[in-house]
Amino acid sequence: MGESESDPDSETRKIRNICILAHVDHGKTTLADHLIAASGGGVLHPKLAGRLRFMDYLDEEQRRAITMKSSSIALHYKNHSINLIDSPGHMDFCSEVSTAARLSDGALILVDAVEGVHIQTHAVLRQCWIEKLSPCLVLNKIDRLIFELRLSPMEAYTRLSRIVHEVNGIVSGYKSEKYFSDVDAVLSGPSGDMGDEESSEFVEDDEEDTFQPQKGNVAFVCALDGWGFGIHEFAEFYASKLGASTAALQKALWGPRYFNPKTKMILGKKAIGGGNKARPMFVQFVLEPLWQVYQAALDADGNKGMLEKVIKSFNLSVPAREVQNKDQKVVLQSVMSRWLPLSDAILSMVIKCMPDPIAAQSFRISRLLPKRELLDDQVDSNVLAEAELVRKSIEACDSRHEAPCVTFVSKMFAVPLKMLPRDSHGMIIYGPGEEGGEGESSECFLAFARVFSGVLYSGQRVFVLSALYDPLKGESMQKHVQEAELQSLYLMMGQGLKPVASVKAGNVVAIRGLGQHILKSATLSSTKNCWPFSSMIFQVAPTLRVAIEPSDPADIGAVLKGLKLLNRADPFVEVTFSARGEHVLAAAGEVHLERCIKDLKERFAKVSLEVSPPLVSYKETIEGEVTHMLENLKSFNGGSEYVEKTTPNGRCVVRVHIMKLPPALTKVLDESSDLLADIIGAKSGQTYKSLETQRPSIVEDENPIELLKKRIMDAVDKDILSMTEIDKERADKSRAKWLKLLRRIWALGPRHIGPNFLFVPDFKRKGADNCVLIRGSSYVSERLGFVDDSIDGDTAAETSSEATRVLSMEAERLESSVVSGFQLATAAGPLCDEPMWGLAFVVEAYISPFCGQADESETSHQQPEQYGIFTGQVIAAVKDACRAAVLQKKPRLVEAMYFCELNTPPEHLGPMYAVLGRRRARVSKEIMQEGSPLFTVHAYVPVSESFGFADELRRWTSGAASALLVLSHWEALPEDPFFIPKTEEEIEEFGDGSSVPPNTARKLIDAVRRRKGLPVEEKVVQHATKQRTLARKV
Ligand SMILES: Nc1nc2c(ncn2[C@@H]2O[C@H](COP(=O)(O)OP(=O)(O)OP(=O)(O)O)[C@@H](O)[C@H]2O)c(=O)[nH]1
Ligand SMILES: [Mg+2]
Repeated sequence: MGESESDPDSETRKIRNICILAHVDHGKTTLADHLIAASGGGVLHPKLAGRLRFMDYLDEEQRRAITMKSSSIALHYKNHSINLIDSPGHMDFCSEVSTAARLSDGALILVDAVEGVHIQTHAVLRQCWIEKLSPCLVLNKIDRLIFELRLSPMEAYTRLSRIVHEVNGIVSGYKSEKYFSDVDAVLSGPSGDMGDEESSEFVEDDEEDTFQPQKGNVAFVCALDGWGFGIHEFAEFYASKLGASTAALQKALWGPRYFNPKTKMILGKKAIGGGNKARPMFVQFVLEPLWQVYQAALDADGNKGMLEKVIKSFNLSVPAREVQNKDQKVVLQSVMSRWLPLSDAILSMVIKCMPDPIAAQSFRISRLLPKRELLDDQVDSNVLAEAELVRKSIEACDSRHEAPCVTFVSKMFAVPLKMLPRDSHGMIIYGPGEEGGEGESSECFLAFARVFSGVLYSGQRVFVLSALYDPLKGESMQKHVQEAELQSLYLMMGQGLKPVASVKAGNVVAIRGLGQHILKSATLSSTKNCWPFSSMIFQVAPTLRVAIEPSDPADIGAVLKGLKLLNRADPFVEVTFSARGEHVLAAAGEVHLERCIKDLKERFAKVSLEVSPPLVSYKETIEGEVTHMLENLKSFNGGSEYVEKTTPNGRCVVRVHIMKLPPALTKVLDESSDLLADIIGAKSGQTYKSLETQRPSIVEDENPIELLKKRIMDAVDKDILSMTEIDKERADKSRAKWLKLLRRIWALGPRHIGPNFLFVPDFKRKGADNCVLIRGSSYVSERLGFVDDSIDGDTAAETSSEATRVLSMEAERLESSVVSGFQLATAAGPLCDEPMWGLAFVVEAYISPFCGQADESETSHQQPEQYGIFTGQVIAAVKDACRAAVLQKKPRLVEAMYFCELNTPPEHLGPMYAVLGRRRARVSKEIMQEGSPLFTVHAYVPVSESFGFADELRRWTSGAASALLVLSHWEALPEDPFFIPKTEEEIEEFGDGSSVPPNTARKLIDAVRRRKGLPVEEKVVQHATKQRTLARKV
């Protein structure tokens, strides 16, 4: 690092922090190789570039040929220093994309020109958008268009412009907040209708489009052969030849622009005429020469003179030895990589189109450190002033020594101690104040971090702030802040680590010495008066859970320690203890899980392990048809259909009405749990709104509560409109009913944020005489802004005999018990103790005075300890009644579904469908990838059927088909788990019921119950002749 103290900014302006993001296998690591070979200071020989996969330094990565973690390397190009982070494309490691994106200011979005946009392309575009990175598009594997698909230049152009158009469509979808999940975006398909060649041709690039080749933020490359270009390279070259300005050519070399050789004019499609013969300038001047070179080199009867011509006209210095090589591929590579060097094309684009840290941080600050809105004015103004100052210096990327030092750690990663740099005596270099060794383990933890303000020194003492820390809350925040001393700082060169004494703002760094202080991510600051950075957003939650135990029970200590280390080393793993005392490991998917187990066995625990079959989560709901909503609403709102329970002491009678929520509404609630937690939790004395930190507030100036309210109303509306035979009057009536209901939300459950409603009972309904209703308050409705204060008339006040008044007070105290009962019930349904999903409850709980009770001996009721018992009784009664209500209303099991994107050559379609069939999959779409030999199939696969899916698919299709799974949604199994044939036809088909094999829903429920140790109602043999039933069970 140079020391030009005069103007610290000039140095920072020459930094770029970028990451490479793409779908799996689109060529990120191959591209990184070339950038490293050209600008990595000699760590990678150019001859090996594209084949070594330098950034995939883990054995497991090389073995599987996929990247599994993000890692950084420092490059130097034309006086600039570029920190490049390579990231994985496989869905299982998407958390690594989040950690990479957080530390970068720009992203190279790669798309394979043959495969086009895939599901992970959507995901990375979204990540990029959320983290406010400046993206550039890189269309890779252009060579495959020439040689594999054998497209003509014109066809290739159509394909390329379609991809650019599609990617732009996705980004604009995120911008307008059209898509709430990646699956939404995939399902909405390629933007616009671009079936034929014609349409994509007249698509004029919109001014608003993010990616425009003319702007220079799109590159066309072949990472394997090491060449690539943007429009700019060709514009410069042709400027003198065609007698046009570079700027004019830059605009004309993309889109429907044609060149008239006679007049030397650039024309639009109409002006040029000439029918279909005319080729856009991009085709004529860029693609055709490329195709000629490839054909000359690789076709047996190609024109070899062509290569000579290129070498001459571009004045390339290709050693004669290389030109004469017998392998034409080698010749092609050496010519192409000299003609259009890949690293120049990419790195000059990076320097030109991506912001330096100063520009980037001022733009990203609203995401990194959202402005806090103070709700409480009783805060220490000194603290506030300093915290504001710190925020300002982050915004400015102030790299002066006197600036407050703020660093964000996006993940911790483990390195074997022996990998740390050594001095000439083979000793590990320790920084000042650093102790040898890191506890008993031979692993050392490094923090993957970026300095956002000030200067970080090795040996410096810093405060480690967790995401929950709030400088304005003083002493109560002690548990969220620690002090730590940094041991050493390293520049990362892939696997290599280069010790440095200090690192200035705007740089990426690895820090040693925080292993004991940080679990996954944290903010480091030189002052306590600093807000922590907002949390990173992960695309999916770790959903694949297994229980782990040592093969030899004596090794339990080693396993515990191993799990602890693994939890720290992997940003995404979750280690928990189940209620049954198992050690549960949650991973993102099968590949991820496999690597975790391997790491655990070989690095962290070093003992042999037993891994349980996956523990799948389910939910429970009831049957419900949208078509009957109005009737549902009516019976729900005070019909005679309810379940009644009485507390053991007879004082409280609980009546529960139940209804199924419209699916769209359930979905909204499911997706908004973070936001709901924030809105509803806001009661518990938060000083400011931190809503922005929870959800990527994409439309920044819109109030998230309003947005949620609108989504809820939209969901209800959608459902009303989907009813058959709906006329306007009925629709309005339903809407009015719903609005009334939405003003009565008392609680959500389970955990106060789940997708189930508890409504406040209707006051007008009267219970038996001298009973008082436990009424609750529409607290959640208030929070969501559904209540206008005018309503909520107090009706209880009218009846105010002394006895009723006492009883009313007791009722008030019991409100929380009703909510607790509801929370318990929704957390564990009656089928198999799994959470409930998409249900609405009205709980009417009446309490009666003591005197009316038979048990007169109980007189100590006034004593407070008796209350404890009574509240318990109410909780239990509410819980039991809610659960019984579910059972009564045709309960259904709900399972999680994966959205699955499969790619296969046509000859393997058959076996692929067979595999899908065995896994209860539902195919939603089959598309022939235009111009490519691949079929893309979209399907939904139940999570419980997904284990070993990828392996089975590989086996049956000889590895030709590939599948990627993303968690998509919850879906109720239509089957009745308690099905017993009743009608004549059913009896004819299934017999009298004693021999009906359990259906899928029942099997799943029984499996969960067995796992949880709940009683399972096994069929006993009733008649000797029905032994068959028993045999099937084993
Ligand atoms: N034909 C051709 N193949 C390429 C090109 N670039 C990369 N490949 C091949 O594509 C495969 C995947 O390349 P990688 O660089 O490992 O892909 P990646 O994006 O890093 O993959 P993950 O990190 O696992 O997501 C390798 O077999 C490469 O050789 C290209 O320009 N043309
Ligand atoms: Mg890779």
